[in-house]
Amino acid sequence: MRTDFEDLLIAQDGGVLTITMNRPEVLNAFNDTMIHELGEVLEGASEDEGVRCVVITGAGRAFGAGQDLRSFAAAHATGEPIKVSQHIGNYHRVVRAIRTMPKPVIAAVQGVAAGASCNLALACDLRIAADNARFIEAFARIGLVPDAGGGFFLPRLVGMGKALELSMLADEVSGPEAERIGLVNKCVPLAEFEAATMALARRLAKGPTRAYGLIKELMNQAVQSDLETTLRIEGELQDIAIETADHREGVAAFLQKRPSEFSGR
Ligand code: LHQ
Repeated sequence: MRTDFEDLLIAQDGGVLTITMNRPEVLNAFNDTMIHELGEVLEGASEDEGVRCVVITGAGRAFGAGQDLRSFAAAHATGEPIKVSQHIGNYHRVVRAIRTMPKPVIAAVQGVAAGASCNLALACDLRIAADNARFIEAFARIGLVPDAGGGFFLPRLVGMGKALELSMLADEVSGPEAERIGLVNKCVPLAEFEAATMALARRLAKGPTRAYGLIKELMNQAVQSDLETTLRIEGELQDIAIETADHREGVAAFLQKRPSEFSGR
């Protein structure tokens, strides 16, 4: 997997791959290069058996400020018609890569997460926030609708009423408030943020990776399906899970009264 990116920093520690969005001078706002690189590295991580958990975070004092409005305004100013739905297809590639990745993806958010960056965090499986986090569905501030999957993930995480409030008023949500309303799984003091993120990521990277992938598939299907369909899919996925080495190891460890050592297979 390529690691020499222009606007991303990539680090691997055991099974944990950390992707750091790295345009701190603009609070990691997305230019075309960064969004393309993110799509590429996520698709690579999906295929790479050595990666068992992915962390997405931001360099400097922010997670991300959404679309780089300067580069977008510059493109607008050329007079060439902009097919924005085509442009947001680049974000959709990233959202799909996260949702179909057969392993856990964590968003680690410190500082501001605005617009498409906020929704990128919502597309991840788990979110950990520092207590200085600021989540902003900033789209309505510039007369836009939430993109990068926000219309799908936000109401499912916080309910319709809160999703409409956050999207229409576009007010900031702090880290502690984000934890209270279910926008993030956990909020920790900034001083503990990196250690807490890595502890979570390392724990997941030692887990039953195949089962995690199947759990994602089950939940992804279930939020869009009825009970009967979900019960059918649950059976199909359990047929796969029961054949994994990690299932056998988990049962053996239980019977032998020792901790499990999952291989991810
Ligand atoms: C930025 C940005 C930025 C460029 C901070 N761009 N420079 C939209 C359009 C089209 C198609 C596809 O989809 C999308 C999706 C979206 O993401 S829409 C939402 C776009 N993002 C925003 O509207 C957020 C704009 N930024 C802000 O409102 C503020 O910067 C926030 C609230 C994020 C942070 O505020 P502060 O902490 O006060 O920081 P700051 O405003 O001083 O920003 C620091 C620098 O970063 C500053 O540059 P400078 O040269 O003055 O130091 C900003 O211009 C730059 N920056 N966001 N999105």
